[in-house]
Amino acid sequence: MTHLQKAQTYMAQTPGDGDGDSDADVVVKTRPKTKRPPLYKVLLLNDDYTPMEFVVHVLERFFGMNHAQAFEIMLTVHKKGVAVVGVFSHEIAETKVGQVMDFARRHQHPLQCTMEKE
Ligand code: TYC
Repeated sequence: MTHLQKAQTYMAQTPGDGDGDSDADVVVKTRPKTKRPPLYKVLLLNDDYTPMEFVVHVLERFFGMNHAQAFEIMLTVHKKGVAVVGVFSHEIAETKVGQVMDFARRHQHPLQCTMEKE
């Protein structure tokens, strides 16, 4: 008997899935791992100099709030020192922060806006 014939005889007589190893009938379920991208809170900080109307305008202009919502959030920042004004993807949050900081600087107000991972 040749080596090939011996191997074929062995495979035919050996239980299992036919490839000679011990993984017969082992099924491993995989779940598609689609991790959602992290979200970032955009925060507005209080200061003593930026006019209230300017902050209200910022919230209307860059965060799509109506006047009542904007006034309410502005007052929260004024009283508590900070408030979350929106939650976004990293790229959108970065854009919002940049827009607010730019707008404040152009109007010579010290208003600060930052982002942090949720
Ligand atoms: N504290 C400011 C004032 O009294 C108003 C203000 C509110 C400033 C919110 C910044 O993010 C801010 N004029």
